[in-house]
Amino acid sequence: MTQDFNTARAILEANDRGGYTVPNGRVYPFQWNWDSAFVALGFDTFDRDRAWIEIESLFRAQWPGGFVPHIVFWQEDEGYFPGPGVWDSGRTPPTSGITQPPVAATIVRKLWESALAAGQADAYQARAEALFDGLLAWHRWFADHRDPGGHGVVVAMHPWETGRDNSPEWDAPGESIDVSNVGDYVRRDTGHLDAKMRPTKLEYDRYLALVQFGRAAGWDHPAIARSNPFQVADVGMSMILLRANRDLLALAQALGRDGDEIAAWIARAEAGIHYLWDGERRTWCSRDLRTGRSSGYVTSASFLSFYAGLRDPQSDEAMLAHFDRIAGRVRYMVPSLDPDDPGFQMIRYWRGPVWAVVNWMIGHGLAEAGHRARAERVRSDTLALIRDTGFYEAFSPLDGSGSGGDDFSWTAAIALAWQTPG
Ligand code: 9WN
Repeated sequence: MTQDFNTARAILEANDRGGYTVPNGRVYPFQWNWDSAFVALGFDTFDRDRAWIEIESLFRAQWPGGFVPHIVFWQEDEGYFPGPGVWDSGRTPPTSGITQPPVAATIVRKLWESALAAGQADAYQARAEALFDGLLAWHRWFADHRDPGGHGVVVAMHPWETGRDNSPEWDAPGESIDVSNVGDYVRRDTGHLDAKMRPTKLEYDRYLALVQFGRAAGWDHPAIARSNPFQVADVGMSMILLRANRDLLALAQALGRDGDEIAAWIARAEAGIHYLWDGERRTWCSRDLRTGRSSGYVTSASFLSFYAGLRDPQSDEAMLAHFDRIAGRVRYMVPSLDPDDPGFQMIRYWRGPVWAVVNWMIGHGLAEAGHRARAERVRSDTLALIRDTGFYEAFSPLDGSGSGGDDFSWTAAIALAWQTPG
């Protein structure tokens, strides 16, 4: 059935819990970090004030050291595991103890520019300044606690931090996680969704073991960074943070704030991010800090180099060749894992399916780098998936079937933000 894009607005309104939006009412009944950033982009197409409120509510849960959690548990709900009691962060409101891809600064810059274009700078100036302070503190937390080698990358301490939970990039690094004492637990996700679309039991055991490790450390982030059994420089978060720092610098300039510290982070990343280039496989990918090994995988996150603003002719050429090869293999771009990889699975979460939010970042990056036809392929494939299948969490790149939850907030947001070319 062909979807009416007006439904997108109704989905955001239905998932609005009053100041924050749940990704999906049944499967994810709380506020998620990067979901909220994309959701704000969708709200901004029809309700500017509500868009700002979405990000402001996320930052109300920021910790004193600048850290912004990946989940905020504004209310009780038994429908999701692990809930606030398992995380035991000791915060009010209760939160998780890990973070998520820092896409928010890029979205806040977009919200600010949209307010300016509408002649509403005065009405939003103070709110932009307050968000700028929160974003700056969060990015400083990344620089201080998640880049021990000074490469200008982001080291993830949990697969959930990357937002790409069961990417095969975490398989080898995950082997060092001891799951023997995890104990019994009841998953809720597989009660809502077909288990074939979800991570495996072994992956969940690893997720839980890492939560237990962090909780035992009292969510002391410097202590966790010293001894966590999982420490992977994530290509997705690293590219997203580099891009976010460029947008935060633009925001600093627009607001008349000092940008030297941000400029230094950008310079550090530009000099060091090559740490994530795999010269043998000729791809951008994640690297395990504990073994020094690069994953070698071509994932959708590999294509975020354009979005990050890296302009290196040799790596660009290699990534464009991967893009064209993959584009010839699938009906819908961009699969979360290379379809030529033996581990490719068309509906299993981050091992194949297409995600609208990742496509939005890839499409914008390609367009900015001047690769307009490829950018348009990504945009039109995304809109075709939504129009023909519905507002699913993710989609099969082969036949377009939906994967995961339906009536999904960030998919609706991308439909709204991306309906017109640009
Ligand atoms: C764990 C909410 C989140 C997204 C992630 C996605 C999935 C959670 C889960 O859902 O992760 O954070 O329980 O599966 O992988 O990117 O933010 O939509």
